[in-house]
Amino acid sequence: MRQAGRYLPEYRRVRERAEDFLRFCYTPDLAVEVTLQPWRRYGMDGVILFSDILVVPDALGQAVRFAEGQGPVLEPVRSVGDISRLSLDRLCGHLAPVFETIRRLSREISGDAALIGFAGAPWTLAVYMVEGHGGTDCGRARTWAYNAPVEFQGLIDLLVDATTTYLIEQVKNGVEVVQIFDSWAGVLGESQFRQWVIAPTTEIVGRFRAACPGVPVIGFPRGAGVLYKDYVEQTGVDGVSVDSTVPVQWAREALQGICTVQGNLDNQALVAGGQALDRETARILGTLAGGPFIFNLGHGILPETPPEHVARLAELVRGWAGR
Ligand code: 1CP
Repeated sequence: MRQAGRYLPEYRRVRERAEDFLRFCYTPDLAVEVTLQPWRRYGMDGVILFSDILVVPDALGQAVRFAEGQGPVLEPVRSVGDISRLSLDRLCGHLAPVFETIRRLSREISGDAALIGFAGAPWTLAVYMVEGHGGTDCGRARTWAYNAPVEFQGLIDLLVDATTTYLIEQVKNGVEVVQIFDSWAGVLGESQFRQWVIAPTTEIVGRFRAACPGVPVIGFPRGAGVLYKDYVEQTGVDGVSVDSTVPVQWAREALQGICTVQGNLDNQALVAGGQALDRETARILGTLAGGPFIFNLGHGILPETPPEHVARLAELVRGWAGR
């Protein structure tokens, strides 16, 4: 998860060459390069496409920019009129550079690692689209969803269509696994979680599976707590990424019998390194490595992470012999 990024000096050097972050995502030469950087260093088994979830609102016609040191800033969508100005028509044309990046990566990697594509889930995309930036309690999006569920459903439906089309197109161009990031799933109460996380994701997985049979789908409803189980059973994902707050023993008992589990090292343990890193890694592997499992962090890698701690982690995981 977020393998590339600000913790690698070689990433920062490439980043300086791009005018702005979105342009960076749409420049295949640069996107291919930074996708491959962590793989060259550590030889992970999976390589995640360098892009961002917010290319979809951008492709739908919403104004999106990444302000330096501040994260994403979007011209907010807050009415039916705002939704009606978005359009699916230019989605694939606008995202053509991302597909070009995928084709080149697929040639470079050629079976030596799994090429992972991704998209944001409708709820998480809607949060950014409605709030206009990150770092909120998602209050505006949640209030809109309560006060005018039919209007909000219109936005979600558009995002279901966009996400499904985008993921299928990624596979046509060479990705071998897809991940759906629902980073803000955990702010919702139970009924809202069912309506805005489980239902749209179920629709996407169903349509995706019909178009791309055999291509695994990993879901990441961050912060879903005990609802992770219903999420897996109802959406039909092949794998689920669990955040660091999920007890590994629970993940083993409740989830590993129904899907592959991915996770869930605390990204702060990777910053800390030393004994904490060794201990936490062994605890996760000791509990989960006996079943279907993908070792990963519980959330994106932090910019202050020392690259040598990542090297240590790769060594620990690869050397694990089921002790
Ligand atoms: O160089 C920089 O300053 C940009 C930092 C950065 C990077 C490296 C952003 C801005 N996006 C990315 C790439 C990215 N984002 C990838 C590519 C894979 C990789 O780098 O290894 C992926 C899979 C994402 C997904 C993403 N973007 C998510 C879902 C996963 C998660 O972390 O929860 C989300 C929520 C975003 C939005 C986003 N993009 C960037 C930032 C800083 C944010 C978060 C904004 C916030 O605080 O809410």
